[in-house]
Amino acid sequence: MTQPPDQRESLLAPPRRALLVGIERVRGQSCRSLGELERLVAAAGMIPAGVLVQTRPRPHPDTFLGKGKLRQVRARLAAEGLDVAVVNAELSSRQVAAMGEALDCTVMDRTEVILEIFAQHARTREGALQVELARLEYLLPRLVGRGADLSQIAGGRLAGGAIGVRGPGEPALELDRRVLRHRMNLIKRRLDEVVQHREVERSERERAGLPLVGLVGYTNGGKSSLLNALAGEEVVAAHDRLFETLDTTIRRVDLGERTEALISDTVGFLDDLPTGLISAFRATLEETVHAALLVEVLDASDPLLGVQHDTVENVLGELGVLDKPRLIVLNKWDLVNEEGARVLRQFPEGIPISALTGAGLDNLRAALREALSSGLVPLTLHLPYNRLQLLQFPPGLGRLLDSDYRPEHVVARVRVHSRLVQRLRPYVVAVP
Ligand SMILES: Nc1nc2c(ncn2[C@@H]2O[C@H](COP(=O)(O)OP(=O)(O)OP(=O)(O)O)[C@@H](O)[C@H]2O)c(=O)[nH]1
Ligand SMILES: [Mg+2]
Repeated sequence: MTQPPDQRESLLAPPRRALLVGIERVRGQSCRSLGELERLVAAAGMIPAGVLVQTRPRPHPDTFLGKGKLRQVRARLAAEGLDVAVVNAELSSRQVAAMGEALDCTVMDRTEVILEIFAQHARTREGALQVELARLEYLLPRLVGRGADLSQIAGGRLAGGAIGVRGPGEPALELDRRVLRHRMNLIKRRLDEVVQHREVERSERERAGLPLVGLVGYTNGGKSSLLNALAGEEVVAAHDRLFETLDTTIRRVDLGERTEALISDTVGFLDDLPTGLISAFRATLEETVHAALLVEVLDASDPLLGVQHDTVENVLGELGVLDKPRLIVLNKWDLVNEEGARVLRQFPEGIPISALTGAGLDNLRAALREALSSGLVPLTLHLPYNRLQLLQFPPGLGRLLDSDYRPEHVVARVRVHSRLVQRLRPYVVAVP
């Protein structure tokens, strides 16, 4: 396998050391998101070398931090020899410029770190085009005051060959919005071609008669590990690093009892993904949109499982596929101890598995066979007494498995067809 670009780069230059900077209204509030930022910074090939948090009601509109705090940060950067300040928020171009000047160092916001990871992890031409599109979308409203970064941010392509706008010595600032839009339109056209090519492949697959199952979930949940485990060989790289996978891989998998399916693994999601990233990755996520069945892979050992699930719901909503039949997989069950009972209360139809040890995979294969053959997926509902008529399913579209009449509502376990899922969604038991 060729060496990933980020590792190649790290052989040439020492990794940059970053100070993580955040603001919180209430002390201790940003703990989770700073932990996540630390992992993002590491995934971008930098070393998270320290954290600095200021408690203040809202960010300063010009400089994000207050003046006194900026001086403190500058002193710390100098004393510890740090190269970058990474801010745990999305900054305006004004804030980036003002902070950069006050701190005399490179300032990156959370979105730029994510875009950096994506740029480093893109392996295919399609991935690279999508990352470039996302970067340009990020850059467009921030052009003013950012001229010097432009050629670098656009991966050098804008400056030189592609449309040949910048002559030697000409300031990058002169690459105006019109030029960016031109490049963006070009990328979109190329991506449209990718999508069309995929459509041809898809219709060929459909003729082969194999259903497509799409793995979706939070980054690092174990989607690639699960595809490898089901395929019985290493099809895709799985690593303990955020956004390891950026491209879609589809593999034919034997689910037992003479049932086969195609399973797709794709880019993971993250809480508060930068605006525009999902739309830029539309071509990659296209397979998810066409899957017959989705499998939501959750890391059951994460105390904030609810955030993972909510994020998946949001992204699937953005892709317009909330009504697709979906199985919920509680992965990394080997790491779950006494909190297991709580997790199962949170996700009663979740299927506990470990992609690492293989535990629970037989149950998952059986659930996949069942869902694919009947088109029905399991759900647990809390139905108010005035909604019981929803349990009268049209023939073949749903079954009541069992019910428990409680004072406040009826707890009903059902199997229903995707056509009914949307109607029942308000009553589906989700995270408390
Ligand atoms: N203990 C344990 N670790 C697991 C399990 N499944 C995956 N992992 C680990 O979790 C990390 C992430 O796994 P991946 O399969 O790369 O996760 P992913 O969902 O594909 O992540 P992205 O591609 O970044 O979206 C790796 O270090 C895996 O070895 C599991 O069942 N148990
Ligand atoms: Mg992966």
